[in-house]
Amino acid sequence: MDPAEKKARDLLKDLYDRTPCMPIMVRLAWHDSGSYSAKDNTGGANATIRYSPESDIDANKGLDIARNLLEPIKEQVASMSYADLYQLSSVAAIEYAGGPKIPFRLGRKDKPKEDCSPDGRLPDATKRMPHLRDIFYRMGFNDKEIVLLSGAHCLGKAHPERSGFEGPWTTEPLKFDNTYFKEILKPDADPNLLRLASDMALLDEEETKKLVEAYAADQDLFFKEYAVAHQKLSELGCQF
Ligand code: TBV
Repeated sequence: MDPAEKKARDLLKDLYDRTPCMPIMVRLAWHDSGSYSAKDNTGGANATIRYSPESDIDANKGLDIARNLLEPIKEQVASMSYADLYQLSSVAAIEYAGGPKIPFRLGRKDKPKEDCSPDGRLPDATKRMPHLRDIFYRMGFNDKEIVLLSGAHCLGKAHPERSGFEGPWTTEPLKFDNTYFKEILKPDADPNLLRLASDMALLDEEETKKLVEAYAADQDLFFKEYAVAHQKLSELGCQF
């Protein structure tokens, strides 16, 4: 393993031991890479999320917290790009939280402020399957990958001051597992847990609902397929 990657992984582990910030790191990495458009090959995991105007869009509210937590680590692995560090922090967070080991390689390039992605590239939590398809197909994903990546909502919670929504999706939001799928399949929602329209959208159609059921029933299958989809997400718009 590259010495900088090893060092960053050690420092991230120390950070997660001290501060349970694994979920927001997964969100930071997703919002950086999820700006990708396969139509014109713009956006992607290029760290433009740290510049205005991209840093200021509503969908990215609160992510300065994640970036600030990573700054002391970046100083100690100066040779690593921000884009690599953001994606590594997410992959390491998922592993730390008990999730699958996600294949990772270094080599993402940081792009300048001028290459900031426009607003509107990330999904809207109030919309359903047709919208999710528009957004995820633009990144080059299919229906199965939409279901798999949504499983990342097993981690973390929504914050009223960031998104206007409130609460975790599962009862153990610092654990990466398949309970997100189990919760959305329950006919009666747990009143303490969050269900967004976009979460329930996965049950709108027979094909995606079957996948939710399969991942709820088989965590090993979820982990195996999630790792592949997440690696793809972490490399959008990048050449190695
Ligand atoms: C947080 C949005 C990873 N996602 C999160 C919030 C909201 C959404 C709360 C932010 C806050 O208030 O702090 C509102 N959920 C959505 C949207 C849709 C949805 C827009 C539309 C379909 N999410 C995600 C992927 C991944 C995540 C692909 C990672 C692979 N998101 C994520 C985490 C957290 C949020 C880990 O999007 C918790 C952060 C596929 C924290 O605890 O700070 C679900 C999908 O369904 C859209």
